[in-house]
Amino acid sequence: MFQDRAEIHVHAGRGGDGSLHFRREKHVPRGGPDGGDGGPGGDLVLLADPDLRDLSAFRAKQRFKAGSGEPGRGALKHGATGETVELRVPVGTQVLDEDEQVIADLATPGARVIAARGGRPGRGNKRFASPTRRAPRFAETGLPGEEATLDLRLKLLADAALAGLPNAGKSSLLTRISNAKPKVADYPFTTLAPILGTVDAPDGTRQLTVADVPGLIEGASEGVGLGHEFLAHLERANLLLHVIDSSEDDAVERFATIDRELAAYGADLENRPQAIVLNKIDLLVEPPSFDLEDDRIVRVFRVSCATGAGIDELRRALFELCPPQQSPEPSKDGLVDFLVYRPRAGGRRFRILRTDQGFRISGEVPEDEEELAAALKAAGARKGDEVEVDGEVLEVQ
Ligand SMILES: Nc1nc2c(ncn2[C@@H]2O[C@H](COP(=O)(O)OP(=O)(O)OP(=O)(O)O)[C@@H](O)[C@H]2O)c(=O)[nH]1
Ligand SMILES: [Mg+2]
Repeated sequence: MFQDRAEIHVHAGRGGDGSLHFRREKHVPRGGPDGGDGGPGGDLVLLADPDLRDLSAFRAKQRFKAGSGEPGRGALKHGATGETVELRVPVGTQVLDEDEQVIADLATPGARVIAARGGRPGRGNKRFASPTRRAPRFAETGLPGEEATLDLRLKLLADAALAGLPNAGKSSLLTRISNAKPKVADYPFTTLAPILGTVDAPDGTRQLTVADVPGLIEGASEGVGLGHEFLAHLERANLLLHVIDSSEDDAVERFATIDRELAAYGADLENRPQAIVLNKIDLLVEPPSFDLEDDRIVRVFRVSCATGAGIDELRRALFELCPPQQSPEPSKDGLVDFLVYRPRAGGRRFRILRTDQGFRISGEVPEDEEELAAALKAAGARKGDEVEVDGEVLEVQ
């Protein structure tokens, strides 16, 4: 089954703790501090992979965690960075946060976004040494990695998309003009999931993608037929190809039915430029007429997917009607970052230090006890551990 939505939970890696350590060597009775820093937590990254067609890979697994940074060690050894976890998604995937805000739009192959950033590492005690504090008996703990529940929504990227009533011949048209092999049959709702086809220019210099989606009927916006949720895949097409079975009466009226459903969907679909494809002309004696003055209609084609009449002309015209799209320049490393909006929690205003006794809080101590307890727990504090806050020693409850 084609899956155009998935909900996943991502958890970046925790930063490694700084090390609390003093140099120990023969003949050096009291060595200085030499605790190294922890390693940063691994990021959780989403990457647009052109080889993927949908989000069905996320049916089996929804929770993902990146690696934790390693703790620092003595002799100024810094901890290794936590392992980055990269999740591959199809090109055209939008990433939404819990408030339904789009935080990233992975619309080009190779686009990537850090969905959850790894936690900052803690600094080792060496970093806290100063002329007045030669032997710091504490080191900083690493911070937890970001965590988020994300909604992934695939919106196919196509130059043109087919729209029309069931049985109009949309899939037949895609079969005629592209490399795709959608199912074609003499009953409504043959197509159950969107499919993309690639159309080659007659001179071989360009390619276009065309999306075929399930047929629409009156009331689709209220869920009749297959509903209109598949129209999300029309949202990013520059041109709609409205296919109409011209062997039936009243093509203009059937055009209006689909037009109403496009308008009911929203997203301004009804104002997209449209080309009308009057199909099945092989069943008519006279070429069909289509008397409608409408600024949105850029061309009217008369074709037969059965005999191939008019198809070459339509294919050629498609390349005129869909000018090449400007794709954003990839950055030097070949990756395109598509960061639309990224809320980031403000950094903490306090630090948790590990001492040889237990823990110490420095900076602005949070008033909210729960916040402090959670932060201590994340730093590895257990029940009974001593915590020094503002010169007072408390015990973790
Ligand atoms: N005679 C004739 N039949 C056609 C033509 N184009 C398509 N058909 C037939 O019309 C029927 C429906 O074609 P499809 O391509 O499956 O139609 P569709 O619009 O994709 O239908 P849904 O996926 O159900 O929305 C099939 O039996 C096709 O063989 C044509 O130009 N002439
Ligand atoms: Mg079809």
